[in-house]
Amino acid sequence: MTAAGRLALASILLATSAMATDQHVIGIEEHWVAEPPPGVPVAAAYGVITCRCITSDRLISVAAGGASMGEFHATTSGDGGVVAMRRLDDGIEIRPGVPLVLAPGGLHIMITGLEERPRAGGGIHVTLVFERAGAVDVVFPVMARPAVVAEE
Ligand SMILES: [Cu+2]
Repeated sequence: MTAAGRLALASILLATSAMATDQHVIGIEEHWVAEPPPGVPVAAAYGVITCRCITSDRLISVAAGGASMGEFHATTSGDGGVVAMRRLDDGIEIRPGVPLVLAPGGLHIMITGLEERPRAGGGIHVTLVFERAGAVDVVFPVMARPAVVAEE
């Protein structure tokens, strides 16, 4: 085999092993649910999600214990500074090596139809479903929302 041939074979092997290790390992850190005010059946969930992967993944659905459903929202401030939430029907893309930050005032998960009011000190069992990584179960601690932070 020529040197060029060996090089070509080596790059094919490299590409193959790279694909084989593209296992989409999801990391979830700093995750929390804001305790909603009394009588409000929805709660916002935040956190930092990373994907140890080579190709992008996508957060496509969310389910939470004791709730009917979850949605993905983006907070937008429109004309006149009116803050509104927009539902992201296609989920949220997660790029390799780029932490997806869900935070007050930005992207967040909205847990809706809560049967019981989550209280600070408790936790909500959440299942995040990714297009390629599949389902990831995690308990989100419930915390009181800092008074100075704006609404979702
Ligand atoms: Cu929202």
